[in-house]
Amino acid sequence: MPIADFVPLETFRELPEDDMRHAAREFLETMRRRRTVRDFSDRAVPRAVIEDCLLAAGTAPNGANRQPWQFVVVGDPGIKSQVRRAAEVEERDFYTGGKAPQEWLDALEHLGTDEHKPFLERAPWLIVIFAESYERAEDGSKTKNYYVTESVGIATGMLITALHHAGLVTLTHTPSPMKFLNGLLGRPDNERPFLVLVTGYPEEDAMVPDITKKPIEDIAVFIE
Ligand code: IYR
Repeated sequence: MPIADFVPLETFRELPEDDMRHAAREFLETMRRRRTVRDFSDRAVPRAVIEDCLLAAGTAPNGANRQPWQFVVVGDPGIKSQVRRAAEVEERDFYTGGKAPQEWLDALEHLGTDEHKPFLERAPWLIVIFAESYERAEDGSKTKNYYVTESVGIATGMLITALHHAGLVTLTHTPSPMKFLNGLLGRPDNERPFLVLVTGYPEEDAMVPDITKKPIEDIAVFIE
């Protein structure tokens, strides 16, 4: 087993307690402004911004530092149309083809979602996130990855946060099943589509559902 090299922790920055309280509260306010948006503008977003946000996502803690993610960033209008067409086939089955149980459809009703996904063509970027279940070496041998779903979930959360922080909006879109994305985007078998992060600016008259988030006593218990 190779022994890891260790270097001094030089990146940690401690804040005086008042600043810490302030930073935590400010960040909460920033995050409370994040909304999942479905009304996208077709305004262009610079690729460099997306790259920085992906690098931020790539700092996520993950199993054995295998970094088991691959981000396929689609800006090509032809490919976006193909993604829309294929996703809408799946979504039609889900919403109107009897695939979704009524209980699930009832749970979604207040969000106003349906099988039409125009944002998949209109938004400037579709970030398709793949989870690498294992790695395939040049000689064809497989190496196992660890805590893949947890790792990719954390990276995705950090990506959403980075994009919000940069002044963009996102939609976490999960066509089901998503395997068509491997074929369409030419991804190998060790990569499992995780979700599609639709990314861009909101339409000027964008509307969002009137929903609230749970208060602290409903999401946390302290044992002290
Ligand atoms: N994948 C569908 C359905 C959907 C499911 C959940 I859970 C949501 O919170 C929202 C939508 C769609 O994208 O419409």
